[in-house]
Amino acid sequence: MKKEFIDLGKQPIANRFLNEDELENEFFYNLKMGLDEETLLVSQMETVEASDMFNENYVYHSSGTETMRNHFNSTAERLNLLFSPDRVLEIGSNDGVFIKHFNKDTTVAVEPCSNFAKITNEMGYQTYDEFWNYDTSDKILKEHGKQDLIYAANCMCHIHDIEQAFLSVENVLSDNGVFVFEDPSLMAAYLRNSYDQFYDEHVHLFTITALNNILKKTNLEICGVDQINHIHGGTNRVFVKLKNNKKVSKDENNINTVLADEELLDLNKMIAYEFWAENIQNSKMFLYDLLASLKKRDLKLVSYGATSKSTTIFNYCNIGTDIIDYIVDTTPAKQGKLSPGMHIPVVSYEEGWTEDVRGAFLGAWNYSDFITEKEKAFLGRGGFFITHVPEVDIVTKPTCIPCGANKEVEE
Ligand code: DWN
Repeated sequence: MKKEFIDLGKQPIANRFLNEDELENEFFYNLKMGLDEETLLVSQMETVEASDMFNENYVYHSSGTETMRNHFNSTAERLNLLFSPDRVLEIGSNDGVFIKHFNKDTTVAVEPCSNFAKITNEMGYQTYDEFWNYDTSDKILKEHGKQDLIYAANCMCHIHDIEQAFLSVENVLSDNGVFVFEDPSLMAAYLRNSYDQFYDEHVHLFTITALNNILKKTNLEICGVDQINHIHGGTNRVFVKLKNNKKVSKDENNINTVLADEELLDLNKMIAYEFWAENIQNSKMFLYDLLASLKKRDLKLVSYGATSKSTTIFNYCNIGTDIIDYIVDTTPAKQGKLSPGMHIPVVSYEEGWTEDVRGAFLGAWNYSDFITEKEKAFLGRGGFFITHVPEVDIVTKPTCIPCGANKEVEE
């Protein structure tokens, strides 16, 4: 049975940036998170139709930041070295930032957002603009055979029927193949109170404990876990293989260490989530009060990065244009639009990052090391950033938030 632990209120589609004439019919849903007491999986109590989130109007580019381009580059290199796969499949290939490192003739992709599937098809990678499910895996099996490396980044936690998604992987994974997927870590979000990882696209937020429980219903098993602090505010890269695959080794110590850490934090008990809910409600209060008091001093406040994460924050904390003048973002498809729900204008960096900006909310806090380093001059002339991770705070020096405790970025 799934038990609700936090209600984040009425929320819009996190990546649906709007024109003035689209505001009236904007779609909203109730974002509530619950714990399944059998599998210990944390998921939304009420979900949004997949095609309402992922379609030809999707705007998020995985290659949109230097940090992520470098990440997918080094990940591709490492997986190639570790597994030297013949046949490669990527699930959720977005704009091809990962698959571009593999051979076009032996690599296929699945991407339901047809505007992005068009990009990778034009790059020469056969891309199925479909959702990942058993039928799609069957089609790939028939047309391309079993796959030696299957990769999915920030995709599995977007899929409602996660058990079927794994069975579909099992269907097309070769006997000695490996499935590698990356998604935000619930444990990292819990420790940093980064509750903005809860938004429509993130139907689930995974612990390794919950993934283990779900995979028990398949012939797949986890054989390794990388905990990557600097990516998306804390990401798990999970390695999975068929149970009878003896070619790929299983790192029991590594897996048991993560499971033990999750247990230590009681992430397999409702009490931890009730505690988290209190932290979230307090964070909301502190953030609103801080921003409102800064605004009372007539300081020009903007937001840095029109992230999906900040959609949750602004709508849950009721932060609108009465506090934030606009959001600066480098993504052309978001510029000139209004942010989901709170309708804060999104402008280009060139247009919005002006001398009179005094404070900026770190919507893209997961890149705080890069952003605060880049904006040293802004900090040097008395400007400041506002963050809610790991607690509501003012940032006045180059800082790396994912490093924890706002440690200064080494020169
Ligand atoms: O799961 C998902 C994660 C992987 O990415 C997707 N469902 C949606 C998306 O979530 P997000 O929007 O929170 O992702 P990011 O990568 O934190 O978004 C960064 C945004 O900030 C982009 O719109 C680009 C912008 N940005 C900027 O304007 N200036 C980023 C940096 C670093 C900058 O300097």
